[in-house]
Formats: sequence, structure tokens, C-alpha cells
Amino acid sequence: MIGSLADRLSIKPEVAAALRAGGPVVALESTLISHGLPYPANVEVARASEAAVREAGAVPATIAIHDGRLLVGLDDAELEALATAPADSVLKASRPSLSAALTRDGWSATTVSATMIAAHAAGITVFATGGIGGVHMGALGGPGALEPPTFDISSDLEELARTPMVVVCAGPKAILDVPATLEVLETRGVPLVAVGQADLPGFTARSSGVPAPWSVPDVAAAAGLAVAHLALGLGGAIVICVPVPADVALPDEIARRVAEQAAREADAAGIHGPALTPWLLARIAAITDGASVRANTALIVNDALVAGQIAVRLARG
Ligand code: PSU
Ligand code: MN
Repeated sequence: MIGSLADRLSIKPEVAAALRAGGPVVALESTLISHGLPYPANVEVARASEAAVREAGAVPATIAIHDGRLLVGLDDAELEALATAPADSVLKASRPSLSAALTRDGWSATTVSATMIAAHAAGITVFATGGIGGVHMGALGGPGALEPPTFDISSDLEELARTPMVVVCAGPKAILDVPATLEVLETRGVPLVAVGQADLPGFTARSSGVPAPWSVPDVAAAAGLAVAHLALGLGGAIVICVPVPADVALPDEIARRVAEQAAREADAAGIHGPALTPWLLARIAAITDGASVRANTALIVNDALVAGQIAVRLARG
């Protein structure tokens, strides 16, 4: 029997109990585990993110798909199974591939869009990821860009526009055309807020080199804005961008140069579609000799901590 989204949810008892009690819960995505980071960094970051959410006083719910069920909350054996499954056996599930993911056996990992869909269906309002997807370099053509334009724009952006949620990240991924990504979010009515600085955080770099549309001094102010955004009932998400911890950040210029190099190489190698982002992240890890992986893992855990702090403030009302 094909059921609705609600029929497909398997919510872990600890998560269900927290939601029933109106307690703080943070959704965590799983594509960064299966496709974003190498083993064992991927499972270590998954565990450390859950621990960071708990440290803040909230309950973590890592979301993934297994044998036709949308799992909201994974136990440690499930995290390990997802992290060690051969990468090509795990489907990267976004909104457009969600029905396919739910009608096949085995593991699918959820991207930002699919995680938001599942979290929203479960009643979770706060979500942490590493870097949101967006407009890929060369997606829209223009001077110096790839010809012809690829139109590769992440379904993350559409989801952010339609699903009410607080999304904590370290900015759009550095592999993207960040100014174009900001323009799409602006058009689609999604507020992007930098915490503690005027510049938009640049994923593995402290700054993307672009001013943030809005900024707040600290996490408490970010939580206040998030409460207001959700209360207005505008319908879409608010994106809270927290810079990567300074001790592991890639220098801004290097992050940008390496991203451009990797994007050119991907184009030359004919890499397109959902495979592109994982390919770019792996290529940048190689070019930077692992420095990007250290930054990526630290920023993911930091985002989880901040999301936990925001969830606690939201739950207090
Ligand atoms: N953040 C990371 N690593 C990742 C991602 C986010 O630090 O791998 C994932 C998210 O799941 C996001 C996806 O939704 O990358 C974007 O993929 P695409 O560009 O194909 O939409
Ligand atoms: Mn894409």
C-alpha cells in the first residue's frame, strides 16, 4: 500500500516523546554522511553532531530513508550502517527523488530538501546542515561561465522557499555561485542571516566575500528573529548562517580559488546532476590535502550546537 508522507514516518521513540512534550528537537540530514564526507569522518561527524545537539539541551533526529520508511532519528547501528554502505548503493534523495527513494529497498540519504520535508511532516522546526546547496557555478551562463549554461540549481532553494523551518548552516557551499544563490533566495523570499559578522559565511571559509542580506550579533538574536519569522506564518524557511570555527577555517581566497578549480575540472570531466556536489567536495578534499574535510566536519558540528541552542529557545516560547 502506498501511503502518505505521514504513513511513511518512523519516528524514534525518544524524538516522538520530545515532540509530544513540546521539547526542543533538531533534525540533522544524512547526505553529508553518505555523499559529503569520507568514512570514518562521516560517522564521527554524525555522532558528534548528535552529541552537540544534546549538549545544547535538545534531542537530535538524524533523518534518512531505509526500506521504504522515512526514519526520523537513527540509532548508532543505523548511523554506522548508513556511513559504511557503499556510496553507490545509497540514493541521494531530494524532493524530486523522494518517491523513488521511498519505493526501493536499502538506504537513501536525505538532502536538505528531503530532510526538511520529513522534519516538517514530523513536526520538527529546527534543522542543521553543513552548507546549503544553491546555484552552481556556470548554471546561468554569463561572462567567464560555462557554455552552455547548465541550469544546475539545487532543489534546496525551492524547499527553503516553501517549508517553514529554521535552517542552521555555515552559508551556501563554497563550490557555488554565491551571489546568484543569494539572488534566488531573495526572489523566493527566504531570509538569510549571518551571526556575529556582516559578511555571509562562506562554508569552509569564514567569509563568502559577499555581504549577508541581514546580520545579528549573536545566537540569541538569531533565535529571536527565527521566532518572529515562524510566527508570521510566511511559509518558507529562515536560514541562519554561522561561520566555520576560526581554527580550522580555510583562508577565504584559497577556498574560492580551489572551488573554481574544482568546478572547471568537473565540467571538463563531464560531471553533472546530483553527482556534481559530492564530486566537487571530494576533489576539494584532495586538492587541500584534507584541510577542507577538517573545516567541513567542524562547521557541521558547530551548526548542530547552534541549532540546539536555537531549538531550546524556541521551545521555551
Ligand atoms: N552540507 C555539507 N555537505 C553536504 C551537503 C550539505 O557539508 O554534502 C549536502 C546537503 O544534503 C545538500 C546537498 O542538500 O549537499 C546539495 O546537493 P545538490 O547541490 O546536488 O542539491
Ligand atoms: Mn543539482
